[in-house]
Formats: sequence, C-alpha cells, structure tokens
Amino acid sequence: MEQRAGSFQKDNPAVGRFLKQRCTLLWHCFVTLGAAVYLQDGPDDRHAPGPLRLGRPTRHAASRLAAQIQVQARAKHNDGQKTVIITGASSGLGLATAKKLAQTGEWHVIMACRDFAKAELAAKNAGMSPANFTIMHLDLASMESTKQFARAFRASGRRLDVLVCNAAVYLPTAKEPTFTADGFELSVATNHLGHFLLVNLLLEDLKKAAAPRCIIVGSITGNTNTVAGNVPPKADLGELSGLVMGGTGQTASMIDAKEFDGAKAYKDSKVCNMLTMRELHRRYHDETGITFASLYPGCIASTGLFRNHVQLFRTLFPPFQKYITKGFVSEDEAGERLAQVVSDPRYNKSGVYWSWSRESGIFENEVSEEVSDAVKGERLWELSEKLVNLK
Ligand code: LMG
Ligand code: NDP
Ligand code: PMR
Repeated sequence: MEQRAGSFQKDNPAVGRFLKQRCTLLWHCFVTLGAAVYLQDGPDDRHAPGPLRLGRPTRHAASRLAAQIQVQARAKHNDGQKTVIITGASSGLGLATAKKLAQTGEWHVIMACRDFAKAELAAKNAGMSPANFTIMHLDLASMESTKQFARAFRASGRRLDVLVCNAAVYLPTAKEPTFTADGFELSVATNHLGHFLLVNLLLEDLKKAAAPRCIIVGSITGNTNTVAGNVPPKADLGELSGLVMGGTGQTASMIDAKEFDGAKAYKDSKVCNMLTMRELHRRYHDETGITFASLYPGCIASTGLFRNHVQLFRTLFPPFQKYITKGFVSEDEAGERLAQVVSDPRYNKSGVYWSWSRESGIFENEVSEEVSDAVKGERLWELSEKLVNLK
C-alpha cells in the first residue's frame, strides 16, 4: 500500500507535493493548538535542558571598489577602538548589533555586506557615526568575494578583535534549488560555507588580538531537542552525502543528498554553523585563546529573514511568536543580546551556545544530539575544507 502510494506520488509529482503540503499544514495546525496550551507560561527555551553556480554577476563591483578605497582611506584608525567584523550588518540582527556596538564608541564596526548602498543607508538611518563604522563589500555566496574581503581587511592594517558570522538567507518557498557560481546550493553556501571560509581566512588575524572572539549565529530551529526544532521539515545532515558529492564535482541540492527543501536547507545550515563553532573550539581554543561561541538570539519575527515566505506566514508569524510561544524579541533587544556576547567580559567562555530566558536572562543552553556529535563535526569540517579549497 505504502509502495503504491509512493509510486503514485512519483508518477504525479504535483499531487505528491500537494499532499505533502497539506500534511505539513495539518501538522502545523495540530502542533500550534498543542503548543498554545503547552506554552502558555513561557517560551520553549525555558524547557530546554539547559554542489552546490549562481552565475550571479558581481552586482556591486563599483561598490566594492568604493568600499576598498574607503577602507584604505580609514586605515589611520583610532587605536583605542576594538574592531568587530559583522557579516550581514545591513539589516535585522546584524544591523541592530552594529548599532549597539558603534554607539559605545569603544568599537569600530566593519559592516561586511553584499549591498553597499543598502548598508550605507541602514547605517545612516540607525544614526551611526562614521567614526565608528566602515562598510566593506562581502558576498558570502561567492568564494572569490570572500577571499577578496579577507585580503582587503588585512590590507587595511586593522587589528581584528571579534568576528561575527551573522548573515543568512532563508528560502522556504523555493521549489528548485539555486546554485552559486561555485556550484553550491545558495543557503548552505551563504550561511555555512561562506562563513566557514571566512573564519578560516581570518583566524590568523584573530590570533593577534588580546581577547579575540568568534561568534557564529545559530538557531533553535536547528536544535531538535526543542519544540521549534521539531516543526517539519526537521534539520538532519544525515551522512553528509551531499557534501561528499560536492567534492566530486557533482551537484547536490541538500547536505543529505535528498530532495531539495528550502526550509530544511536553512535549518541544516544552522546545524552546520553550530557544529563549526564547536569544532573551532575543539581545534583552536587551547592553542589560540580565541573564544568561540554560538547563540540563539530569540525569535526576531520581524526581520528580512522571512522576506521570501508566503504573505500569510509573514502576517501571522509575529503575533504567533508574541502571544503564543512568547519567544518573540525585537531587533533592538536581539541586538543587545548579541552585543553582550561580543563585548561583555563575563561571557568569554568558549564552546558555548548562549540563549536567553525572560525570567533569568542569559544562560548556557544545551544543543541537540546532532549538534553535539563531535564525529559529525569533524567530518563536516573536513568536507567543508575540501569544498572551499582550503585543503
Ligand atoms: C511552509 O509551510 C513549510 O513550513 C516549509 O517547510 C516549506 O515547505 C514551505 O512553501 C513551502 O511551506 C507553509 C505554511 C506555513 O503556510 C501555509 O501553508 C499557509 C497557510 C498557513 C495557515 C496557518 C494557519 C494555522 C492555523 C492554526 C490555528 C491555530 C489557532 C490557534 C489560536 C490560539 C488562540 C489562543 O505555515 C504557517 O504559516 C503556519 C504558521 C505558523 C503561525 C500560525 C499561527 C497562527 C496562529 C494565529 C496567530 C494569531 C495570533 C493572535 C494572537 C492574539 C492573542 C491575543
Ligand atoms: P535579515 O534578513 O534581516 O539579515 C540577514 C543579513 O544577511 C542581511 O544583511 C543580508 O543582506 C545578509 N546576507 C544575505 N546573503 C548574503 C550574502 N550572500 N553575503 C553577505 N550578506 C548576506 O535576517 P536576520 O537578522 O533575522 O538574520 C540574522 C541571523 O540571525 C541569521 O544568521 C539567522 O539565521 C539568525 N537567526 C534569526 C532568527 C530570527 O528569528 N530572525 C532566529 C534565529 C537565528 P541584504 O540586506 O543585502 O539582504
Ligand atoms: Mg517556529 C514553541 C516555540 C517556538 C519557537 C521559539 C519558534 C521559533 N517556533 C516555535 C513553535 C512553532 N513554530 C510551532 C508550534 C509551529 C507550528 C505552527 C511553528 C511553525 C514555524 C514555521 C512554519 N516556525 C517557524 C516557521 C518558519 O518558517 C520559521 C523557520 O523555521 O525558519 C527556518 C520558524 C521559526 N520558529 C522559531 C524561529 C526562531 C523561527 C525562525 C527560524 C530561524 O531563524 O531559525
């Protein structure tokens, strides 16, 4: 019977998709009602125990040049300021964090962004003083751009105190995968591989700082030990077969080499982010003194991350998070949280996944079984190294 249903769906992919979507929807309704009852007294964090070719032309070649010229012009920087690079600082969490840190005057924020003009306008609207930030071009979906960014940063002569890997894309409604120029699926390329390459290229720079930190933004939806992490499709890297295929020059749209699912690709990329942080800690913390950490900043339901979701979702999601799960945080509050992890001397513990509860504030959270799988972390590291040509 099951087999017949399987082959029927195979022969009729549209019907299969329709059935799958209806089932997902029914599941959402069922879980929402359950969660509404279960979560009446707080967000689910309280219960937590604790080949991918885009062929995209370099849209911003002129901006990049401008950015580099700007960096060189600002090379005579204020030595009293610490430097933090924040990827994806043109909106949402990245922008809010950049604003918080810049306004202290103690930090010079490198806003590493793919859209120079957007970042410039965002910084202006946020009231950031030009003395406290520099915009540099970085397109994480391109290995060439990432390498160029690292070179340009080094050429600026700045010390690097903290690197924040924050940028991400979420493509839940995509029916087909988009491939980057390097041949990787877009969300894994941007969220994981781009950052993986960037961290590796900037490790030498980080090592030179007095109290360096490297923060990689994770998420609750990548951790299947939570209610949010159990909303289908669930994160699951499987045997990493898609990455193995990538290394052989073939194209796989998912890390587990299964059928493309944009929402899962995002959640998988978040698992990779958290596994990478833990592997960085294991490999380099003792030797370099760098603090590696990840975090779930809360559900910032109003950011641009959801720009590609269906309109109904975008309308219902913020009130759902505010009134039902109570996991909602504003961009400003989430920015405060990330700024804390970047700069507060109390939170310099390495290898940690930070979360916040309304009642008791910041705490060290536990990650899922998959995220704590050190063997998988090491394997992911080795495969990623090959894919981004570091090995
Ligand atoms: C996505 O789903 C998949 O997640 C993704 O994996 C990918 O496959 C993608 O397109 C591909 O699809 C799509 C799905 C998202 O969207 C739809 O299918 C559109 C229809 C959504 C309809 C949701 C209706 C849910 C109804 C639940 C009713 C429960 C009411 C409880 C009320 C309790 C009151 C105390 O799925 C969603 O959009 C689900 C979104 C989750 C948020 C929905 C929550 C609705 C709750 C209503 C919020 C109202 C809040 C008011 C609060 C007032 C309190 C005073
Ligand atoms: P936004 O969409 O507001 O911010 C994402 C940023 O990433 C934007 O600045 C975007 O640039 C940038 N970006 C996207 N692609 C690239 C690329 N190829 N190269 C460089 N930059 C790029 O989303 P959020 O602020 O919500 O997301 C920030 C982080 O927080 C992500 O890591 C996300 O996974 C995480 N997170 C978010 C949660 C939420 O509820 N919102 C919950 C948990 C984690 P552009 O402006 O040009 O589009
Ligand atoms: Mg989720 C129980 C608490 C909780 C929390 C804290 C989140 C966070 N979500 C929770 C529950 C639920 N969500 C429930 C019960 C449902 C079924 C209705 C649900 C649904 C849902 C959808 C369809 N949630 C989502 C989506 C998305 O498309 C978002 C996503 O998965 O993006 C990858 C999302 C999120 N929920 C969250 C958070 C933080 C997100 C944004 C994801 C992220 O950045 O990781």
